[in-house]
Amino acid sequence: MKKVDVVLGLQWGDEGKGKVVDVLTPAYQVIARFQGGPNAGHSLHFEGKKYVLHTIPSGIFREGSINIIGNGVVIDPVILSEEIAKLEKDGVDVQGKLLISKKAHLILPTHRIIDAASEASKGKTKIGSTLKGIGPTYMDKTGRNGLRVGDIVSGEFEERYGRLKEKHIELLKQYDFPYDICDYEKEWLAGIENLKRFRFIDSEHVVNSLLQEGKAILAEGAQGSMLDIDFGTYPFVTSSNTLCAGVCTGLGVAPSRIGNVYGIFKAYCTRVGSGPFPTELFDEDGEKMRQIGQEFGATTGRPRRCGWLDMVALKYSVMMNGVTELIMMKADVLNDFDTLKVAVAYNVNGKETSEFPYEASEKIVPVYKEFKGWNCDINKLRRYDEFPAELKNYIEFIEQETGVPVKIVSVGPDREETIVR
Ligand code: 2SA
Ligand code: MG
Repeated sequence: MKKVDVVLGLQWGDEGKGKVVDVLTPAYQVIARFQGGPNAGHSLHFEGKKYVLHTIPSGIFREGSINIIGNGVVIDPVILSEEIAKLEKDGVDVQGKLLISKKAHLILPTHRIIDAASEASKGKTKIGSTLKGIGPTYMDKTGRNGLRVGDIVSGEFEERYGRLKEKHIELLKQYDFPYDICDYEKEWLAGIENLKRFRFIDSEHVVNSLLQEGKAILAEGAQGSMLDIDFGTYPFVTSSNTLCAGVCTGLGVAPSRIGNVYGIFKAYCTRVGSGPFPTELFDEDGEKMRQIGQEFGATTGRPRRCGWLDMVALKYSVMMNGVTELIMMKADVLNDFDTLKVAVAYNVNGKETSEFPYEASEKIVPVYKEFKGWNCDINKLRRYDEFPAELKNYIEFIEQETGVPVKIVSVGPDREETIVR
C-alpha cells in the first residue's frame, strides 16, 4: 500500500509552500489539505497569472488531479465560493476535481465577529490573528458545538445553524463590540447553496481507498510548524496542528501510512502577527530582507517581521515533523549580504541552550554563528555544482546541524529557478 507524503512549513508560515507544491504536484495524483482554513494563502504563478489559494489544494490546476479538503480544515463558504468562482472563470474544472470532507467544520459569520471582538478586547496582548474566524471555529469543534459540511445536506441545517448563531449572539454580549451580520450572512447562505453542487465525502474512506489503489497522495500543510497549537509559540499560534501529526487526524490516515516529509524553510526567517521571534531584526538588514524578499502577507497584506535563520527553532521543527528532506527557499534574497548570521543556540537568563524553550520570550539572546555571504546573483544558476562556495557552505552547515539533506534550493520565484539536487 502506498503512503501519504507530506509537505509543510518549518517556520512561522510563508515559507513558499505554494511554489514547492507546484513543483512537486506532477508526481502526485491526489493533493489534500489537512488543517487550517482561509488563514492560509498559497501563491501560485501559472501561465502568466498569479493565483492565491486559501482553502483549495494546490493541485487544482492539474488535469486529472483529485483535490481533497480534509476533515481537519475549517471552511468559510464565502471565501471558498469566491475562490471557486475565480478558478472557474479561468476555465478550471473545480467541480470535477474537488472533494470536500463531510467532517470539515464551517466558519460561521459570527465566528469571524467573535474572532474580531476577542482580538479587540485583548489590546496589546492580541494574537494578531488573520480575523478569518479560525480560533472560534476550532473552539466550537473541540467544544462539540460545531457545524460541519455534512450538516448542509442533513435536512436540519437551518435549525443547527440557528442554534449556533444564537449561542454566538449570547457570547458576543460580553464584548463591547458593535457588529452587523446581515450582509455577510446573506453571502454566507448563498455560499452554502453553492457548495451543494460539490461532492461531500467521507475523506478517511476515500483517502485510504486511494492509497489501496496505489495513488500517490501529497498532504499540503498551511501556516508553519512554529504556529502549531500544541508545540508552537503558544498562545501566539493558530488553532490547528500544523505539524505532520495533523495529517493523521486531519485526513484520517494512520501514522504508519506517512511516507516522505518535505520540510520547507526560508534561508532566513519571517513572522506575521504577534509573538516571540528570537532572531528578529529591527535594523536595515531586516528592512532589506523585507524589501528584496517582498515580505508582505498573501492573506492580509501585512508587512512580515524579518530576521536571521534560527537553527534552534529549525531543529525543533525537523524533530517534531520527522522531516526526511529539506527544501530551502528564497536563498537569492540573501545575495547582497556581506555577512550572514545563523542562531545556533539561545542564551536564556545567562544560560546557553540549544533546545527551544517553554516560553520563547524577549529574554532570549540568540548566539550567532557568522557566515561569509556569497555576494553574487545566484538566480541564473541551475546546478548545485555552480553554486558559490559560500552558499554551499551555508547549505552544508544546515544539513550537518539537522542531519537531513537539503534536496531542493530555490533561487528565485519562477518554476525554473528551482534546483533539485
Ligand atoms: P489565526 O488567524 O487565528 O490562524 O492567526 C493566529 C496566528 O497565526 C498566524 N497565521 C499566519 N502566519 C503566517 N502565514 C499565514 N498564512 C499564510 C499567508 C499562508 C501560509 O500567506 O497568509 O503560509 O500557509 C498565517 N495564518 C495564520 C497569524 O498571523 C497569527 O499570529
Ligand atoms: Mg503565504
